[in-house]
Amino acid sequence: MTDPRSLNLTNIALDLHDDGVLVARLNRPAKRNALNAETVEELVTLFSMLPRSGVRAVVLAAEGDHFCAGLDLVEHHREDRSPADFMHLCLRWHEAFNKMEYGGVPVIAALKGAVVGGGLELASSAHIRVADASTYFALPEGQRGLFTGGGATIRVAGLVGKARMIDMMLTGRIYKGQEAVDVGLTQYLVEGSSFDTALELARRAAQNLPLTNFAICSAISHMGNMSALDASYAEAVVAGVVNTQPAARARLAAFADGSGPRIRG
Ligand code: 1HE
Repeated sequence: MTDPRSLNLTNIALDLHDDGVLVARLNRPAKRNALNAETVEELVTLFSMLPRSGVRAVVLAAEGDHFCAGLDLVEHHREDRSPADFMHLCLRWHEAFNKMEYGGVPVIAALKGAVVGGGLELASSAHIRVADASTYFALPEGQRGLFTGGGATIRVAGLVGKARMIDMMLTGRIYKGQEAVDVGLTQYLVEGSSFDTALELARRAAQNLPLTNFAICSAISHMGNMSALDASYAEAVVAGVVNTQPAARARLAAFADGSGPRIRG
């Protein structure tokens, strides 16, 4: 087990709570938390070690008024990258975001302000998104002469459908408020602070057994990549492991003796 606080990160601030909830804050507010190459490497480092850290859930939040302004356009302009260089950079984004989505540790994104371009790609790699009244979603790549490179064609299209993603990119359409919920960009829209709600949700998820959360936060995504036949086989295998875990016996015993919680609407 490695304590994430032992990581030496410059652009992500970490705060580990006693209940195993890790608050990770993007920490370049002066640059609207734009993702430079260094921050992407820090995301890879953080999310690669989390499954072996004992952390039970993550709140992915941000300093300042904006969650994330996407690719660091100034760095990209300055570096004048070759096609191969940018391809390799995008592969690092994918490494980071795949570690998030498939890592088995619940990640709850606390959104505010701009969640745009690569910022939306980052948010869409979380398992739960919580937006507040200031949050807006866009894919401005089309207007900047760019294309998505951090997984939007998979995850954003998966959330909103390909027709809406194409519209967002062709026209610069911005989604916010209830409409963002309705199209699937965020599961929660809160009147107060998205951070407070994200923390509450993370605390709730952290009470689940880690192996169960591992299955929820990796197997469902993996199975989405499989044929229905293979997914149903994989589901049976995962359930074989998870549903017989010794740690679940006390919860099952509590239900059987009537002391466990009942699920009522
Ligand atoms: C940045 C970035 C950035 C801000 N890269 N530096 N993303 C975009 O097209 C969004 C670009 N950003 C914006 O539209 C605006 O900055 C915001 C709406 C997010 C915020 O506006 P505002 O008025 O609060 O801030 P600002 O004055 O525009 O910017 C403040 C500083 O942040 C300024 O730096 P400064 O040193 O001049 O003070 C900006 O340069 C800096 N900044 N956003 C670099 N994105 C894997 S492919 C992914 C493809 C993409 O993500 S395309 C990017 C889409």
